[in-house]
Amino acid sequence: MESNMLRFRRAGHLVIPDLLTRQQIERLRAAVGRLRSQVESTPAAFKVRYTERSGADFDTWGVEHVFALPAYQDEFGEILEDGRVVQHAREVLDDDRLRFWRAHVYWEPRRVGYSLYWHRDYGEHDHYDPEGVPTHAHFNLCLWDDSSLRIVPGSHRRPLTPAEDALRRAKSADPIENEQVIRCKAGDMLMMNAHLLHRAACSAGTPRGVIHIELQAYRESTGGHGSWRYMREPGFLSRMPPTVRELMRNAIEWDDAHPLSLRELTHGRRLSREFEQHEARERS
Ligand SMILES: O=C(O)CCC(=O)C(=O)O
Repeated sequence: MESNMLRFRRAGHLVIPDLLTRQQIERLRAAVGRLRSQVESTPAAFKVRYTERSGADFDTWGVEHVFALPAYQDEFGEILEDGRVVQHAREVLDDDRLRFWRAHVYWEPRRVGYSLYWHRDYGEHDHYDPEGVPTHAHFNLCLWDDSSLRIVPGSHRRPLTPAEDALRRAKSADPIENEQVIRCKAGDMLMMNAHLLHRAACSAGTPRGVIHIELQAYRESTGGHGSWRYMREPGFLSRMPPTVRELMRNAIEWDDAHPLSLRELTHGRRLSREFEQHEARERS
């Protein structure tokens, strides 16, 4: 039988059914609910993802950096402490030692539907590996049945076609002939290579809750640079559970040994600004 590592390389994604117990789902739903209330009452304190932002009127589809204070909820750390996510990550990334990159939470908008354009992550639109060897893995822990994500199968192993590249340049969400919807059940974990061309959409009011975690192999030479400032605040790491602490320490250690060039820093900041300003609103 094909190993998870080989399947992840070939397909660029893999669903692990029923990773979360009913009790974990309930606890995480409650944690996301608490976080969402905080974000909606003081959006300026968070890196919010919006479907609409015009003056006092806003609607959201998630929030970034949920291991940073004040977003952090103990349930987020517990899920990594549980060990199974990390074990799957070790397997698909083929390294026992991992680095943390970042973690977000996605939810459904309340009024203004969510629709994100076709893209590869990190602005790495030219990146592919013919063998599908990943530079990272994304883990989506689904708290509700979720069919928000669409991918173009095999696109992590080849250059984008001119038609795909034109869509992503135009920030378009138009259909692609062979796109595939990824269907997860509440409790499933999706593992994904974000060099797959992908987009997501979720109508207002369709329940959604995804804990999204990004990890890399310790030895990975690209990307990452996930030692965000919050991790270096005095006392922060000692507050984290041991597994998270180690993943973050690994990120810090690796980043200190591989500082970003000015070009990389500017590129990262530009991307982050672009994303912050984007309203991922469904077009009628
Ligand atoms: O909503 C999702 O599941 C995908 C989000 C996404 O593609 C991104 O944040 O780059």
